[in-house]
Amino acid sequence: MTTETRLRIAMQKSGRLSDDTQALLKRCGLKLNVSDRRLLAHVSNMPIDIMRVRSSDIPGLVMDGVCDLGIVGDNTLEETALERELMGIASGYVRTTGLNFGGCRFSLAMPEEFEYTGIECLNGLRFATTYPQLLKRWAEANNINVEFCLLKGSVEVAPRVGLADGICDLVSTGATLEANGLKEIEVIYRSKASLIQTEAPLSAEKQEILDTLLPRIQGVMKAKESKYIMLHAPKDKIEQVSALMPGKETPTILPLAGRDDIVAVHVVATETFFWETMEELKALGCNSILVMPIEKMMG
Ligand code: PRT
Repeated sequence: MTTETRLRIAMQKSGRLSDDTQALLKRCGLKLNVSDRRLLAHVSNMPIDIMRVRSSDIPGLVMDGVCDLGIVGDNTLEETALERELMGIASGYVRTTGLNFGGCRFSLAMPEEFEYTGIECLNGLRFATTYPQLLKRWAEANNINVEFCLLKGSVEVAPRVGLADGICDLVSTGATLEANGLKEIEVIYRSKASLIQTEAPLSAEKQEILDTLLPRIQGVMKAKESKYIMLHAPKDKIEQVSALMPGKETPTILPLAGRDDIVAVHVVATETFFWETMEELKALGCNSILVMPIEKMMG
């Protein structure tokens, strides 16, 4: 099991989640020396070790208490939990926080020529998938009887080679499905990356490290989703301008030196700021409209 003092976090070694995970940890101020051959990377400025493994091993490592925390896709997490439940192995974990990367959907897809008339027409069909437990859970919940065959990669080729009628796989842009003559017919699960932790309480030292790390992670996430908006607005249009600002934050209104007809408006927007809104603001007489990324946020 892990040491009592250094927090051990499992992350994907290489793949779709590894760059975002590494970037997140770095933006949280962790100095980590990640070299390709090292399984365990030491964080030099905090008592944290990073274990770099395959994504599919992360839930088990956390559920078994080998790692205190892990960053993994919800799809892998739930598939592992269902698999372990079935085998009678402990599958407890705590989902500490959702993260805003790794987004994808787990979808059923059929050859383009298939005439889809609703989920009932899938009864008795065979699907190739890497996540059979997620598929089974959905089929049971919807009273559908499907068969599956397990494939760990190149799932998309299964219908073409006669291995299955359709597939159930992760989709982000849909380009892979299209390239393989498949169409998405049902989204059965939506996934993002999550930070998970062991069910057993952490030692006091480790809890203290997590109490420092977690607000930083949440701050990085919030900053990534937010924009700082600055503009100059006619003083007599402040109400209309404020109403156009995205999000629930109250704008800061500042006087401009030597002008009593114009003010500066600053606001942190947590929602998308559209070009259309900028054009509406311009039409109200606003100018110098700046939309800037935010690096860090707290409180
Ligand atoms: O590390 P290990 O090898 O065990 O895991 P892995 O094989 O699942 O690794 P990887 O890197 O492929 O995926 C890691 C995690 O990234 C997944 O578990 C998801 O949570 C998340 N993720 C997000 C995705 C995708 N988007 C995704 N599009 N994982 C896989 N894909 C694949 C999909 O399987 C298909 O082959 O990308 C292809 C489709 O992409 P589009 O853009 O053409 O639709």
